[in-house]
Amino acid sequence: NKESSSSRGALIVLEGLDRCGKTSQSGRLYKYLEEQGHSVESWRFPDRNTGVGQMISSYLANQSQLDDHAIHLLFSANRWEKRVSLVHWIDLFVSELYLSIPVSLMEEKLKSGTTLIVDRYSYSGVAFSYAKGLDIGWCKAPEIGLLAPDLVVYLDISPEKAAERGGYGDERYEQLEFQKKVAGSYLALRDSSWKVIDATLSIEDIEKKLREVVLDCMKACHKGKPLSQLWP
Ligand code: Z5A
Repeated sequence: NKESSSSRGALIVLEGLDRCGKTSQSGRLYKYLEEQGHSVESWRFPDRNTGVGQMISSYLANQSQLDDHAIHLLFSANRWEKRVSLVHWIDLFVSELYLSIPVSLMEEKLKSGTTLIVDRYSYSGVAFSYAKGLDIGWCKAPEIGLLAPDLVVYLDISPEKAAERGGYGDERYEQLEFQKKVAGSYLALRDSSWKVIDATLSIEDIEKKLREVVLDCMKACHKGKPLSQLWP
């Protein structure tokens, strides 16, 4: 099953409400694909390890306050900083060429055959800010030009059922009333290309369904499906 080095990887995005099971499923999918011999990486947004990510983390933990528009742009910046490879900027600087050709980290990985499993992406960015009442067009604007996923899987669970799973911590958005608004935002964002999986099934059943749609998508990418940009 191993991909040939000339085939590209797939950009797989998992979306859904807090506690829908994204982290559990990303981990299982990663392990499965790796065992099958695929080149694969598991990513998540926000990436709390960068400078921007630390500002986001502090905001989510209620340790800092920010205007809703400002935090929206930080979440988006956090995706943009993972798009461009800094290594290439440094290379260019050292060789004094300093050409302004930013190399996409994500694109590079995908083109070199690595499949990326991404836990939350631009759709979370729009869904959460739209749920706060920001204009949906304004929310989408900073995401334009990021790579469009080859597959968006929505793990579908009601906010009430998700809350029953427990473990809502002290982070800013982990409240039932707000999660209901986020569920409404996702409904507004979903399109027919999204694969929706019932997130109340057993972990194993979800894993099986997820593998099926992901392998189909990887096959399409292998056959030459072109990369595209948000929003299509
Ligand atoms: N956010 C934003 O506003 N703008 C953005 O652009 C982005 C994000 C990217 C980041 O949270 C917050 O930032 C998030 C959106 C916002 N806020 N909220 N809400 P995060 O990434 O740190 O946390 P999360 O994404 O919400 O993940 P989570 O809480 O860890 O949930 P999860 O990954 O979806 O679920 P899980 O950890 O796999 O499972 C949760 C529990 O359910 C756990 O005990 C599991 O064992 C259990 N579980 C999982 N699956 C099942 C099934 N099938 N049955 C029964 N129990 C299950």
